[in-house]
Amino acid sequence: MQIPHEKLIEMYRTMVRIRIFEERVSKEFAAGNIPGFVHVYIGEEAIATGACANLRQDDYITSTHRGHGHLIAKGGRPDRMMAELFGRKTGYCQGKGGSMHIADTGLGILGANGIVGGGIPIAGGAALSAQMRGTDQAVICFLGDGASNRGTFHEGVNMASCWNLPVVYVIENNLYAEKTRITDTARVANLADRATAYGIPDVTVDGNDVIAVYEAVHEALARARKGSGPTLVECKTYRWHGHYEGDRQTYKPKEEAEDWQRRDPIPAFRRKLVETRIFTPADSEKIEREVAEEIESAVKFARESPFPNPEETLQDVFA
Ligand SMILES: Cc1ncc(C[n+]2csc(CCOP(=O)(O)OP(=O)(O)O)c2C)c(N)n1
Ligand SMILES: [Mg+2]
Repeated sequence: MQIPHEKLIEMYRTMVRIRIFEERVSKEFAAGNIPGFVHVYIGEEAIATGACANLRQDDYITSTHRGHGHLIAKGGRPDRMMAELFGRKTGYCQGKGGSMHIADTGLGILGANGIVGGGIPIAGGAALSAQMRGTDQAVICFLGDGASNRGTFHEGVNMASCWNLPVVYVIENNLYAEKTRITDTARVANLADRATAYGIPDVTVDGNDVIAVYEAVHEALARARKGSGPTLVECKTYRWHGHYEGDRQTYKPKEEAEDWQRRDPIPAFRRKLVETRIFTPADSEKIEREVAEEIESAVKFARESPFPNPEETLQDVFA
């Protein structure tokens, strides 16, 4: 598949943006500037990037508790997200939601979700709405390996299959759900094998290879848009940090972590782009510098923004 050079370079920028954003979040969390729980996406950048590079602005995504990468890849604003993490009024939820509630419906980002597997029924609903309105919009539903063991997965994928809904399910198999290895909770060789039970196509790819993810999701989206129903895409990857920031990760073998860090998706993609003369090392350094400045100003924006007033606590509560 021929991917335009500008798109490849933009994908590189997105991966770098996610990495630098998350490294900064980790640092600011350790410094006590971010309240609550934070789950970072470091090591998994190729998945959100490769998948979302196929989307239009009017397509939808549903995200997870590890959602910063999905938001950035779908075009969400790093400054408003950073402000939300800092609990500030300029944040996506006026500082009252935090990391796991960020959404931007204008960009089709239907929300991060603190409920594991919670995005799966939402993705089905959005896809049903697109189908009923007769559009060719599609939905990418991101979920973890752990979420693929939940009832919402089995019910949601089965229903989407029966109704030919335009959803692409992207399983980010980072080998762990909190501290539990996926091999202790699933006997299938590939989680994508579960697609057989619902009569839909599946594909398993190296989730650290952004091009492989892009191509798999490209094909799945084409099927979805023409009314041929959902696809299950499993992306194998690794979570570099703990489940949450502050998790000491005593349960992970050292060699396993080192092995996956050698397969860092960002330098691998950089090498490929340099070797194929799509950009030069100087171009890549320029992108890294620009993104670092962008994230620096996102932090400044967050830090200088006011906290919400206590009187606003119940504003925006709909019940
Ligand atoms: C319904 C529900 N059950 C349990 C939890 C607690 N919990 C939060 S994240 C998590 C693990 C999720 O693992 P996975 O789906 O693999 O995503 P990852 O964290 O690896 O990205 C669990 C069990 C929750 N938030 N919601
Ligand atoms: Mg996982």
